[in-house]
Amino acid sequence: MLYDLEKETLPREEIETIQARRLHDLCVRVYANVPFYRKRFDEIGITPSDINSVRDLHLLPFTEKQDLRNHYPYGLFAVPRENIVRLHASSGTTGKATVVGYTARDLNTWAELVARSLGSAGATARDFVHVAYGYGLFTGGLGAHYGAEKLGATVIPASGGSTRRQVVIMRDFGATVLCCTPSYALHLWEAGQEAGIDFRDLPLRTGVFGAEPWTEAMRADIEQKMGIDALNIYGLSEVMGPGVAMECVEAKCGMHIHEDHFLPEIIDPVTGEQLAPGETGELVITTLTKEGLPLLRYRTRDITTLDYTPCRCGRTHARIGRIRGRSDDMLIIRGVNVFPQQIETILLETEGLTPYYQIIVTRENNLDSIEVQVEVSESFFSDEIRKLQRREAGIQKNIKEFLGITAKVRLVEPRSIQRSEGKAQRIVDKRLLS
Ligand code: DLL
Repeated sequence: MLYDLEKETLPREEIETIQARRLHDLCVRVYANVPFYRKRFDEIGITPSDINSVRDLHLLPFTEKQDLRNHYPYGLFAVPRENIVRLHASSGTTGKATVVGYTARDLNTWAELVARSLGSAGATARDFVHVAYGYGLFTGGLGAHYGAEKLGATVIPASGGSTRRQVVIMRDFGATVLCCTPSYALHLWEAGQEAGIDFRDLPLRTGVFGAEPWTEAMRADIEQKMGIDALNIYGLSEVMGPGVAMECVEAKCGMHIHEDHFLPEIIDPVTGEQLAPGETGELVITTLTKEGLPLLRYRTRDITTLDYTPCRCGRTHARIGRIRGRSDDMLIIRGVNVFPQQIETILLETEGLTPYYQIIVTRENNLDSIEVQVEVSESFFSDEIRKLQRREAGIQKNIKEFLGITAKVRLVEPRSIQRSEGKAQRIVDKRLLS
């Protein structure tokens, strides 16, 4: 469903014309209003008048999470404080939180883009949208909420927590669209099983899942268990929140990034060089219309691809591929680069395993080792020990074969790995503690 037919199907030349104009205006704004950017421009020796086309983008400096931290809390805001009407923050595992601010116009744009995103999931004003992303400083809950309202849908603002009760509400209120993290969707499904509520019997049709990495295997698992279309939504608080990019239900093949508002690039995370379309690298986003906290070439640290080929849904905006991991949380195990998603894929291809797992990384005598703990399904757990051990050895062999690392694999009891209500904690890196 196209929420905004005209904008979502703009011809490429028109997209680029809009981008060029907005990029130039953005440079004028940040040069005038953000001392941090003015200093960067001056250091490099450029002025806003040098930036007149998308091809000039590479001349601009990058912005990193650390820059936001260095100017905590409001130092990179580009409008007077009284024009900021909302704050959000991302907790961050290390260091200070990152604080983001929105003007009234920013909030309106955000709601529009989430409405557009929900539209590409096939949602309309007739839907009941159950929002189980956390409400609060995290952008997930309120972001999805106002977008669903903008679409004209009926919003059920459940937030995270009280999982069993949520399932009952979903059933009683007739939720047709579920917004939450993919791991929480599975947690809800599991709570439903315990309460005798089968998701396949509910009117639920679509899931709008994001905020954490997940895999195609996990999509297949969720779709089969819940009887829905499970779609991928991408975003980050620094750039806006949820709804920066969203898959379409028609093709389910990459997330359309709203190019009239965000200018994407893929770079080599080591050299910072721009890569060609289709190449895998780090996603960098320039916010074209944001007023409160505009960002030039923000390094997301998310590893993905950009695809400009036409999509069969008719939308013309480029698609970013599934996020393969982060350039900064990539695990390096004895010199081998490993993304947790690669391990997840192997686990989910193994019969009898559930998607609940944890990767524990330790270091002894300067040598890294990892242990993968994964829950087995109820029926499997009743098997004899020897069978379980054989299974562990089999998974270990697959990890060795496909990823080239030796991992200890431990099958654990059903329901023994802690459930999350937001983003799942999949990596316990004990190396950081020592
Ligand atoms: O997670 C915003 C959001 C809320 C997106 C709800 C989608 C749905 P942050 O807390 O700032 O914002 O975290 C942003 O989460 O850089 C990615 O690493 C990761 N992430 C977000 N969406 C996806 C996704 C929100 N679909 C960080 N797939 C990003 C993989 C994702 N990773």
